[in-house]
Order: sequence, then C-alpha cells, then structure tokens
Amino acid sequence: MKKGLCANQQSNYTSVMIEGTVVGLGSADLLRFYYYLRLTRGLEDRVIKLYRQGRILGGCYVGTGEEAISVGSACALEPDDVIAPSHRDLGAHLVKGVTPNEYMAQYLGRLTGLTRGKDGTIHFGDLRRRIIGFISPMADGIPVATGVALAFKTRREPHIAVAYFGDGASSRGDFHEGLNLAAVLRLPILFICHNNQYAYSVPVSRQMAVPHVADRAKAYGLPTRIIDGNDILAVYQTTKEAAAQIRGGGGPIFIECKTMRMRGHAEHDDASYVPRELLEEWRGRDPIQKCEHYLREREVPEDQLRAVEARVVKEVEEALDFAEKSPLPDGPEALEGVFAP
Ligand SMILES: Cc1ncc(C[n+]2csc(CCOP(=O)(O)OP(=O)(O)O)c2C)c(N)n1
Repeated sequence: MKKGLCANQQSNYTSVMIEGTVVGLGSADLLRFYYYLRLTRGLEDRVIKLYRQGRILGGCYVGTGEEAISVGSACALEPDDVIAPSHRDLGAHLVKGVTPNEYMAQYLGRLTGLTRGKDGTIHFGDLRRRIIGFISPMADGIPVATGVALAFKTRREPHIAVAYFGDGASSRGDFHEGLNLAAVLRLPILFICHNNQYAYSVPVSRQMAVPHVADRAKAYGLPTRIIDGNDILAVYQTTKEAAAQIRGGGGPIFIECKTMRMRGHAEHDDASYVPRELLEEWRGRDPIQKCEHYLREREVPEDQLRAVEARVVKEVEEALDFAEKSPLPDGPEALEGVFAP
C-alpha cells in the first residue's frame, strides 16, 4: 500500500491518505465493502420512511454518512473478536452476521427481531455473534468491552474487543475509567470514536477545549490515530494495523474517525442547529461515493456496482416483507431473556 500522512487544512486534522492499492485487498474485497455500505444505507433509508409513516414503535437512529467507520473496521476484524457497537454502527452488526430480516423485524418490534420485540430501536446486540448489545446511557459499552478484553487477557485468548462510541460519549466518566483501566492493564481493546462533530445539538467545540477526542485518550497513555472516517480504505487499513498490534500484546489503541452526522440526532430532530454549509461540505465526502471512486479507479465494471445496488434493494424489500409477516410478541414473552437463568 502507498500510504502518506497529509494535513487536511479545511478540517485541521491529519488523515491517512490511501493513494493506491492496499496490499492484499482485491476488487472482490472492495465490492464486499461496497455491498455492506449500500446495505447499511438501504436498510436505514427504508426505516426512515417507515418512521415517517408512523410504522416504527420507538425512535429512529441512523448512521447516514458514517457507514465507512463501522463497515471498514468490522471487515478488518477476526470472527471471534467482540464488538460493542454504538447507535451509528448498523454496518458493524451486518458484517458480524446480523441479517436484514432481523434488523427490520427489530425496528417493527416483532418476535423475530434480536430483542424479540422488547425494544423497537437500535438497542440490540447478539452474544452468539459476539456483539454486545448497545447500552443506552452513553459510553457504557466502553467499560463492558474493557471487561471483555480483561477476560481475553486473563484466559490468554487471542481475540480483541472493540468499543465504538461518539464524541459526546467521551465527555462521560465511563469513557475515562474504561480507557484508563485498559491502558494500565494493557488490555487487548481497540477504541473507535465516531467524531461526527455533534452530541445531539452540542458541537465538539462546546464540549472540550482540546482539538481532538484523541487528545483525551493520549492523556491516559494510549497510542492514537486520527483518520478520515468517510474513507473506507483508511478505516480498514488503520483498524487492520491496530488490531494486529493489539493482538501482538501491544495494549490498547484509540482511533478517532472524523466524520459528520448527516441527519438529526434521530429522526424526530431536524438538526436545524447544524450550519447548512457544513452539511453541504460533508455531502461531497460521502463514504459510498468515495468507495465507488475506488472501485472505478480499479476499473471494476459499472454493471457490477449496479448489481450490488439491485441486490440491496431486493434484500431490503424482502426484509420488510419478512418483518411484516412476523408475529408481534405475546404478553408472557415480556419476561423472557431479561434475567440471567
Ligand atoms: C448518559 C446519557 N446522557 C444522555 C443521553 C441522551 N443521548 C443519547 S445519544 C446523545 C448524544 C451522544 O452524542 P455522541 O456520543 O457524540 O454520539 P452521536 O449521537 O453524535 O453519534 C445523548 C445526549 C444518553 N443516552 N445517555
């Protein structure tokens, strides 16, 4: 891979710039990334429409514009690594094996969803697939993932834990406790921050006096990387390298992915507090378009891209059909799977 560090003047951060081909990564891999990016966007766009039609029971959280972070990083992990995703990480769930049917059934509150109808939103996980359920209080996935990493280290298992969270979560105590413990015990954990510039309506500049979330991690002694979160190759390659270093016993690493929240906090929020020019600027850096650019650079035929799009449209509609035909949970189901046996 030809890789160079370049200062991005506009956003004042250093991003990993991929100028050529990533060694060991062929067109088929890139098409796989593209499929997961499109599938994530396709499912979330469909759920937004359902929300507007009043067919979603809870809130509607999506990660539009941030898909490269969850897809690129999850694709760089080993199957037995454990992830603790945030509410912007549908892509990582899908890469780990959550099916479109399960996702759609989740949002329609059906028995076939991952929480069996207990929460019609993004608060789900699946331990069989090594996904820790998303915990609603911000940053609380971090200490849990840190505990998983402690278990891996104690049992001498070769896996790593990955905690995903936003810039706002980094202002909570659990973030600081988790990072500090991981650093002191040199635990096998990767911290991935979606810095999407807003925590609900609060811009990063109103949350912290340092320029980067990574500066907070540095204070605990963690090695940090700051990358363009909309560039799937940068995310994939940085995660791959970090995961190898962590697996080799190097201790925790922190990756800050600069990105932009392209919609409201959730669909009930019109984000009128976000400057339109900022959104326009980031619209030009869409991660899916960037991935298409890489595919075209490698001369992947246009019909292969269109085939991926068609496959995704079909899978999304089939998932909706599956969810609509699935039963709603019965009353006695309310206590099932809530308490440990
Ligand atoms: C402890 C806690 N405080 C407040 C909330 C309400 N809340 C949910 S998401 C969110 C913003 C989180 O911002 P960030 O971590 O940057 O993630 P983003 O939503 O921007 O992806 C807030 C305030 C919460 N879930 N938990």
